[in-house]
Amino acid sequence: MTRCATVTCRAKPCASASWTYWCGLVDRQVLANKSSNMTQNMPAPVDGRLPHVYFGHLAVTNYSLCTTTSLSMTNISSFVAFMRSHEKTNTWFHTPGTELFGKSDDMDMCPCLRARMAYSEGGSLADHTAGDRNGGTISIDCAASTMVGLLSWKFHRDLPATRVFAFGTSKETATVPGPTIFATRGVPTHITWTNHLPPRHFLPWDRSLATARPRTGVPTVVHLHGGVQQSTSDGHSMAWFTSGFSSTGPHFSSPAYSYPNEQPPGNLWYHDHAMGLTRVNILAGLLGAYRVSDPAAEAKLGIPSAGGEFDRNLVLFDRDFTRDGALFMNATGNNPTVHPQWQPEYFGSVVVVNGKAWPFLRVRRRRYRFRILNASNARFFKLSLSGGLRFVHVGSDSVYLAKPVATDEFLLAPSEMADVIVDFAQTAKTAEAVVLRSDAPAPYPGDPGEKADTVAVMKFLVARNPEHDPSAVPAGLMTRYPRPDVREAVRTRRIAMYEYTKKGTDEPTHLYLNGRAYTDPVTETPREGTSELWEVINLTDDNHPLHVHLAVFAALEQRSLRSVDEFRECMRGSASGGAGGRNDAKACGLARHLAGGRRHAVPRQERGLKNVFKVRPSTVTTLLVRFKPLEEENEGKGRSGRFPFDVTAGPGYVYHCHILDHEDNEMMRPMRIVR
Ligand SMILES: [Cu+2]
Repeated sequence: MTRCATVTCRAKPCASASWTYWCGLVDRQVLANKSSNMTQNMPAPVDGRLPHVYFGHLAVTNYSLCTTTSLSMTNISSFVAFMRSHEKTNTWFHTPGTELFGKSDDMDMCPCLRARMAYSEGGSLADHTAGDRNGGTISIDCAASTMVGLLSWKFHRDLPATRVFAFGTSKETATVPGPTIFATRGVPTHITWTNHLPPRHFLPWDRSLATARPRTGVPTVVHLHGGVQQSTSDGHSMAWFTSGFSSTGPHFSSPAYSYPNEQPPGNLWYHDHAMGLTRVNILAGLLGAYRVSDPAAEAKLGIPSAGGEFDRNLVLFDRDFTRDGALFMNATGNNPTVHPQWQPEYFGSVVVVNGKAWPFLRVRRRRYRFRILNASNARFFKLSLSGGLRFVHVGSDSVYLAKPVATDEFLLAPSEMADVIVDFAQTAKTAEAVVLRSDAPAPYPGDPGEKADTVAVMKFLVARNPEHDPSAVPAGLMTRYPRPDVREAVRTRRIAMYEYTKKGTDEPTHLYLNGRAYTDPVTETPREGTSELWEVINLTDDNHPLHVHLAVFAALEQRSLRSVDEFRECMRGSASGGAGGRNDAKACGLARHLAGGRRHAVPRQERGLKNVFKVRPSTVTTLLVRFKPLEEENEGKGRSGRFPFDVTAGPGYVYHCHILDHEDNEMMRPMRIVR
């Protein structure tokens, strides 16, 4: 038996606390945190497995041993039961007898910015700048809100307002998520991003990571995910700046960004990308949706496409809250002696849609289009609808599919986007509500065969009366995009994913791509106008959503490795601690390990062009990555695969895992495009 912890509380000693199984672990954590209670401490692994509570399903906070006079816990289940009974986080949401949506919010239309350019339902450009190819100019602030005043955000109407970081054109109009930006294809948007964040972060940032190091203030920089823009406007993680530009990162040049929007219509999003603190800045609220529209082309499809009541963005993320409605993030790292605060994944037990916890939306008995973004740090959503309703996918990430694809459920990793049609006329005549729900394990995919609890996402209250629906889903969508052709690849690159743990524990310390730190010299230098095959080798137990800036790609194949332990061992070589390693897939017999490996079908709705792809553990995933603009066939003649800007200028681009907690701990690498 381990030595019992001496735990003292502020008010009185916990004399009768009896820690048997747990005491040694508590001891270590308490010492690490130098805390007088168990505030934000989580148990260490037991028998090599992390208890359920670790992943935030219970999300214990402000947890004091003094809340009870006698504790005797000999096993994990009683510990969990104790945690549960004294849980203070999310208490309001989990009050027994509270019907999930019984007191939730009616979801408003999201605020939007139309970049001085609007268009009519019929598809023709309208507004005072019609025909003006100089586009619109927006100045967007990221501001910190406080507990009082106009800047605070209520994640639920019955919870107090709380502190967030938010985007808006002014303090008064800042929202979480930020306003949806409507851009028009070929009409550039100019956005000046300004930073009004406070001197200190309110979430655990963890300066022990390779992170931005300002003299003072909270760094931020904005990346337009899915956007095709020069790297000076791409939000390079080292182009960060603090309030008043008092500190700037080494790649900072200007806060005035230009987005050409010379790309096919689709769904994008903008979010913080500051080095080493993206996970806390996005968790605090620095994100928003962005659309590129092609009114003439989209009007032909017959599906809602101009925004408005029947064409909605749904921005999903998971969060935990304290009793007073504040955002909660565990502040003790899993390896506190290495990284005092960093945790390998953030999971919250409350689902927030468009800034409201478990909201409802009143819908009419007809088709709706939902552009669904998973803006979580690490949570995967496996989405389905009650009442036998299906999703008809029309787009995936930033690109339309060639043909609609119907599914009963689908998996959405962090930063993936699904563009779906839902027809509420197909639900039973007597049905009054449809629930959007998810049942993906967290972390994903979890243990083999793990079955996750179903969690609610939001609820649709369906109008009683049927109505005429002028929309239709066409047989074909954007059929003129080039089909992926493996013969166009000019070379093959291998990208191996590694996770490193602290000796003697199963706890991650950091994650690398190809055994290299983020700041190591650039190794990926694709040539403009070409395509490359990327064989992404996942040597970890997690599914990592890989995102490549600037490019779109097609997932061609995903195949399991055989004898993966042996292969991993060889790839790591002697450098088990991290940097370096052998990282030579050919020498380690990649072909032999792939021979006869199970092939995993790419889901039909993901067979188009994407910018995020879910790389399964112990597989090799082959992507055909395009380093040239996407254009319809017969268009873009004479440009010979050139981007409409100097793609070699500026600090360059990056590719990374889009689990934000991984990205912040070096699962990211630089990329330079050459000519
Ligand atoms: Cu990852």
